Amino acid sequence: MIRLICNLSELGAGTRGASLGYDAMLIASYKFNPKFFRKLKPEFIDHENHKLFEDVKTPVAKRLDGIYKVYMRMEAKMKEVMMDNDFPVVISGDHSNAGGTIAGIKSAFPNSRLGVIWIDAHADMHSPYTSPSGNVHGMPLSTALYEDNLDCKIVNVPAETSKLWDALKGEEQRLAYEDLIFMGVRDYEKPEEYLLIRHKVPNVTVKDYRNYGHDECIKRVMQRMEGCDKIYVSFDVDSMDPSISRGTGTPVPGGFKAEEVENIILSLIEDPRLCCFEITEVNPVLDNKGNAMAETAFQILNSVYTKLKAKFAK
Ligand SMILES: [Mn+2]
Repeated sequence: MIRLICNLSELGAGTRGASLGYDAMLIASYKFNPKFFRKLKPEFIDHENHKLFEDVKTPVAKRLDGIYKVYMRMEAKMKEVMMDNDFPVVISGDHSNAGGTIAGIKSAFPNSRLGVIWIDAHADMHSPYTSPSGNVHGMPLSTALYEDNLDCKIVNVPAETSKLWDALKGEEQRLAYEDLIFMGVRDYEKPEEYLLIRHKVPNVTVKDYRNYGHDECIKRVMQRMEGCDKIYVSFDVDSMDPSISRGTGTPVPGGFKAEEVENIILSLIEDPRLCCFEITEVNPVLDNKGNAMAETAFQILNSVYTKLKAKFAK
């Protein structure tokens, strides 16, 4: 059974509004498929967004205490869904939540080798030791990779913050560099570039996609996933071009067209090892074109659901 998990935490973002992404997609569903959320009833993770009214206690990794709580809840929920042999489709507020998703997959399948396909404008590989902003939505992959990146340290991290950060990383590495691939990444800082080069993490760029074509790029991604037992696809809507809409926390020019990213995702989810799909960072407050980002995101979600349903019916 496909289940819809909504994790509306937006504590990791630098601008406000990503917690409204779900509601904006709900509004979009009236236009494109009013039955969608009737068939797929959302299960909500309790969030800590009230902490946005409080002072920031951990500026180098903002609101990390709240993020840690949400992270643990997400981990438990993912584990529950997967132990029930159900398939989670996740709508999430900001991308920091994906760290909890990965933690949950790993606790359900501790002995499986997990592959991650990260479709994003950003590499999300900062740590509190390297982040210039302290926004945790730039750090989720580092929690999974068990990465502090002290070689590139530019920030002094207070003991209390590093303790929470270590708790997020958990006991051991959940994701190996060799099982990670990026698509659409085009904006990263020096410390992230250092990791990308050092660990040779491939990135299928928008230009690659247009130069080499769809099939070749999907083949490249799947070659990277060759040794993996499970595959998780994390789709940050900022991987798409801001000409569609600026309704996301950190838009970057030069992204995928909606049709391109939809075709990519529809091909990736055919793989029988797929264990979770997540869509994140829809922010209607920042939308300069009405509800265009949520409408685009909803249509992709709708196609993904239709395809997954057909796949599981077989
Ligand atoms: Mn992201």
